[in-house]
Amino acid sequence: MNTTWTTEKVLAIYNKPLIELMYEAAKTHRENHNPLEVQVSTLLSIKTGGCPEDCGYCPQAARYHTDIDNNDLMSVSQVKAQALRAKSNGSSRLCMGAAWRNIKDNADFDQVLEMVKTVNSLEMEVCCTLGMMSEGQAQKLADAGLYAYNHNLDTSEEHYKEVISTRGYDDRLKTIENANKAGISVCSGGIIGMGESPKDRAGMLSTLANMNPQPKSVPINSLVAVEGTPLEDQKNVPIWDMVRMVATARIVMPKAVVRLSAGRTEMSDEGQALCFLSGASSIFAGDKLLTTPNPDINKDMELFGILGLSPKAPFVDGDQPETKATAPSCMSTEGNVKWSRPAHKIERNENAKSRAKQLRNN
Ligand code: SAM
Ligand code: DTB
Ligand code: SF4
Repeated sequence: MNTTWTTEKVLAIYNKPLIELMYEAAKTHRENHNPLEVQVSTLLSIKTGGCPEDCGYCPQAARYHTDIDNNDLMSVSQVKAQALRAKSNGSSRLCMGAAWRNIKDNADFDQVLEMVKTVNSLEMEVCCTLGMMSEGQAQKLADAGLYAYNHNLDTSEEHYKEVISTRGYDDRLKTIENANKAGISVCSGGIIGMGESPKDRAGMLSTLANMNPQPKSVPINSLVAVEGTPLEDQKNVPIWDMVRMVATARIVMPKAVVRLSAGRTEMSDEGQALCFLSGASSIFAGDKLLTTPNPDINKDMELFGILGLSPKAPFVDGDQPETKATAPSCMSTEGNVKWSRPAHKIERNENAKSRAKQLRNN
């Protein structure tokens, strides 16, 4: 029987003595994943800025005066070039983000479907984050080969209203449900450092952990406080809070990929190492997230080398440790990052369509 994760239960884990919490999370991590493999994803902002929403953290909301360059939707060939670049730098997944409130059934969506097909044909996991999505739109994306959809809860239901007024928590949950119905792997997590309490953090994790199925991927972002946004004056969260959040997510969602997401430029190598030890199993690589800076890929690969970590091959989430290959060595060069792909067969055994079929048959 599945555990019901009440906020209180999750908060008790979050508040454990840190050494105990990290130990328990590391143990859970090893029981469910190869602790030496980290999935490397690249973010690509396919449509930047001018968003009608009022998310208090977001530099892309049209109503805030931030220093970003607004861009129209990228062309398919631009996306293909960026995807190939990301792949040559060791990324197994490309996440395409658009500053949209929701997907509209128009030519831009048709263009995104083409992008999905193109990236999929490059043997990369393709993920999109395009705002709210209907069931029909989810199905079209799944048919085009979309592997995952990112749609964050961002914080607890209670704190959500303090940060965003133009949509509600239920809207977020509905889109996640639509992705699930289409058999798309769900990526959903949130941000810490927006003035929320530990109880809010536990509340968000309990909502995610109680989902059936649990999200396959859980990004934990540390707020990047961008000048011009309502949250511009928020202080950086202490690394210990990030470690607690990662470790708690790992314990309550043992099979998920826990993604150490925004905010890594402010984290020390040692702090990130504690996050990897506590169950973080993915990062966004490349010197830019969507609009804000991210560590240089060569710096990341240097840290991987020090810690004995290696980038994970695509399409193998949910594997048990014994099915994993041994870690290859990573070494950085001046241009592209060189790493040897484990010599095991990359099986794409669970594409979006067959998962959708399975779900419908259940
Ligand atoms: N518009 C779509 C949406 O809101 O779902 C997709 C893009 S949106 C930029 C994706 C996610 O990025 C947000 O849900 C939020 O969690 C994260 N994000 C945005 N701005 C951030 C910031 N300043 N710091 C940390 N995370 C941020
Ligand atoms: C997620 O949880 N974090 C990523 C990805 N999903 C789309 C986005 C982080 C954005 C940080 C702010 C920016 O660069 O604009
Ligand atoms: Fe728009 Fe997404 Fe930014 Fe909110 S987080 S303002 S919906 S781009």
